[in-house]
Amino acid sequence: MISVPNLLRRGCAMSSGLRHCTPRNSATASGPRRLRVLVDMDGVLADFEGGFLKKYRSRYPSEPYIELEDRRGFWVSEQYENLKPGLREKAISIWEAKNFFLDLDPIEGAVEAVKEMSKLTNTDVFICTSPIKRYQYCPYEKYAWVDKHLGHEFLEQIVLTRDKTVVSADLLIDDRPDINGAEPNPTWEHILFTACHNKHLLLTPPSRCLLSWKDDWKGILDSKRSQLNSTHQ
Ligand code: DGP
Ligand code: MG
Repeated sequence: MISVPNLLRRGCAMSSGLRHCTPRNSATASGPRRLRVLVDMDGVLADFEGGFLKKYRSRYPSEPYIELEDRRGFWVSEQYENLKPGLREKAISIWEAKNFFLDLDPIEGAVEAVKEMSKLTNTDVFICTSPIKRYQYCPYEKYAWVDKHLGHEFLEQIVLTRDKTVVSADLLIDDRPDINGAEPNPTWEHILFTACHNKHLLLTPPSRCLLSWKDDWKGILDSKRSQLNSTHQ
């Protein structure tokens, strides 16, 4: 028998009914195992590209810019530097400024989808996001953005990391095509979320994508759930 102090030492949350005590990779007599989904923030929940372009054009009205239609490659600063030498620093100055991350608009349908996802049975949703290294505003503003758009309870669900490969989950919904890090074999399946910078890439099966939050994200969760429950029975 496991005593309450032992349960606490094993990291079980009393307030959430000890539900995290069930080993994640096994279906038990009490039911199927919980699905853990990581949802990226910039480019998936928050409109980083749209917010960047708006503030860049307003701050540097006489400089050339790249329409969202013409964005290619994950790194905004690289494409701007290629457009005109010196624009790298100007691009970076935009997202390093106060209120950049807080002012980002939600991506269409994102807030509704994530709230709905978090209410699904046997599903844990975490917001997994990489802060920029200039930390004066970004980490605080990411928390404030989640509080403002998703609600206070979602503050429990934030994972701030520069390396998503070391986070354990079943799915990662993320707009960055190449997600690498210390763990060569992450536990999650990467679902590429379509963004202006990646929509021209060809995905080779079995890689899967979401075209937007109007796309069938529930179908992706369902198929993952069936896959996991069949392999662990
Ligand atoms: P994530 O969405 O969690 O993968 O975070 C990516 C972060 O990188 C996000 O804050 C946007 C930012 N980012 C986009 N383009 C550039 C760039 O060219 N340079 C840097 N340093 N950061 C960039
Ligand atoms: Mg992103």
